[in-house]
Amino acid sequence: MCPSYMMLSLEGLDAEHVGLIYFQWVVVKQGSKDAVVVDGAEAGEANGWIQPDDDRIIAHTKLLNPGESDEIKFKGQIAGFYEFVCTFPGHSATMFGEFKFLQPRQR
Ligand SMILES: [Cu+2]
Repeated sequence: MCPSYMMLSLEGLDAEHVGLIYFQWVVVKQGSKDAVVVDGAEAGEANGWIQPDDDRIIAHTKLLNPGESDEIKFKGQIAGFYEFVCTFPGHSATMFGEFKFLQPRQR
């Protein structure tokens, strides 16, 4: 069985998000993004708007300024559906989405 991992590189945007300074890409288990955002707001800026040790969070970037970039790595059994969201206050209403990791094809 081949070990699966995926690395994503993300860069903060500003051109299309005028007024949105920060961007944080937080990957969460399907169906949990709204609750993760609520708990992140409670955790506050000191915790980077993320509840420490939140097991619904699969991976996340640091808080990115426009033009900054970060890399995140997924390891283990990653095939499945996920949601992503920016937990910075006020951003989750528009900065969110979902994606699916496909199981690598057997060779
Ligand atoms: Cu944001």
